[in-house]
Amino acid sequence: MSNKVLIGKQEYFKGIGKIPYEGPDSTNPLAFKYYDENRNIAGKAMREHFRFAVAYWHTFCGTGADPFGPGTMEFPWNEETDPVKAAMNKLDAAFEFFTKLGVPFYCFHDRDIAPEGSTVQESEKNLKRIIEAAGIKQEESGVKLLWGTANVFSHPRYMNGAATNPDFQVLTHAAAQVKSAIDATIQLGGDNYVFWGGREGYFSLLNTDMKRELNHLGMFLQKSRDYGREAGFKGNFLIEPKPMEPTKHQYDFDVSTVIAFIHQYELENDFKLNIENNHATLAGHTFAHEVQTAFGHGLFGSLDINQGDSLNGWDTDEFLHNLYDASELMLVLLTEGGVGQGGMNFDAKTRRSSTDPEDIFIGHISSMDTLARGLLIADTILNQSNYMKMKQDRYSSFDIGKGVAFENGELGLIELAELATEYGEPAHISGKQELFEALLNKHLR
Ligand code: XLS
Ligand code: NI
Ligand code: NI
Repeated sequence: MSNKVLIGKQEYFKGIGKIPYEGPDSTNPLAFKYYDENRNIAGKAMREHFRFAVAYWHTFCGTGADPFGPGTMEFPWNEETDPVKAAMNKLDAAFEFFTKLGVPFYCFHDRDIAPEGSTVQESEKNLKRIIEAAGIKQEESGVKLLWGTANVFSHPRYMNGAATNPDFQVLTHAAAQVKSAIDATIQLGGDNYVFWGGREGYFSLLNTDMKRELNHLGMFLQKSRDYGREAGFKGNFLIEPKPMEPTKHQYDFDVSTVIAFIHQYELENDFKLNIENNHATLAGHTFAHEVQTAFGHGLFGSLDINQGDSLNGWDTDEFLHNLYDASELMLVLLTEGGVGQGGMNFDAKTRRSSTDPEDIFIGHISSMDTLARGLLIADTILNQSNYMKMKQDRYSSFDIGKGVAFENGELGLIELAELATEYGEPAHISGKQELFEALLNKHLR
């Protein structure tokens, strides 16, 4: 990552320069206290542990609008009324932001970066034009694309879904968008391509042929994969689970559901998962659980970083500031080998009432610091405590004698039953949950 700040025709974040690392004692809200990109932890630079990415949609397209009122954020890159010029301004603002913050990656939907036209051809033309400009910006700045995706849920035509829409004509429009978005991702050298289900789901079984819709989705993803591979896409295709919102029953409910889907439609050689914290909690799981599940199946792909509100039942997409969650996540990542060619995309937005441009910086800085702190905590736990040994010791009976034979598949149910008689009633072995919790808390500092 170069230290160069990229400013376009006009400077959008005036008065804010390159965000420095100042260390834990700093009181400067526009400085990192823990994220020190070149610092080596557990064999690699912090930058590599996280591969942070900024999300185009929340950061440059969000205005704070909610169902009860219009946007509150008046950002200068949104002032231009000509849609293509406005997209160019947004691109300037975006690369100024990425380079000032010092993140190595970004992510976008086709419709965040370029405006929809009145025909398929016009939309494609708009996208090509902005992607051309984005490619130049990437070269000038060294900022790369973590993943691209297509927004096949906002336009009213997708009100009944995209690939799962009962109307075939709608599906073809989704295909046109995905094709162009894959092309754009290839052109910009993206490491991954994401499918978030959007409106793929349903509200009432009374009007829904679920099996048929799922078959359509499976077929759509197979054809998208075939197209991408033929066009030269070498990265991972990722599916992002979410249990609800916008529909009541989202087809990609959680990591386990998506894993079953991936196998059902034979997508396992090309597809992995993009896991989001707020989606995990909406599904009744923790982030760490979802991430561990994906690793367990060899299907971990990438992360969307945010957090929800336990008192709200929807996707609030807050900036992650929960140190406990960050530490648990980093424990999983450190023990499983890290994010690989995925990364950590901030699928998060400042609150509706946080209207200063600097608030966008502060949200990202705070999250990056939270995760960096989580990394340091997890690393200390792994290196300076007996955490791993305590965990492994719980399974030590499988490391010897008949336990090994069972793991190797050498004992049938009859032999196992005979062993029960031979062994007699087992002693109670404490799971020590409180001790594990105390150990984690001891290191939260
Ligand atoms: C919405 C999703 C979306 C995906 C990209 O809830 O998180 O933002 O990450 O389509
Ligand atoms: Ni997301
Ligand atoms: Ni989300």
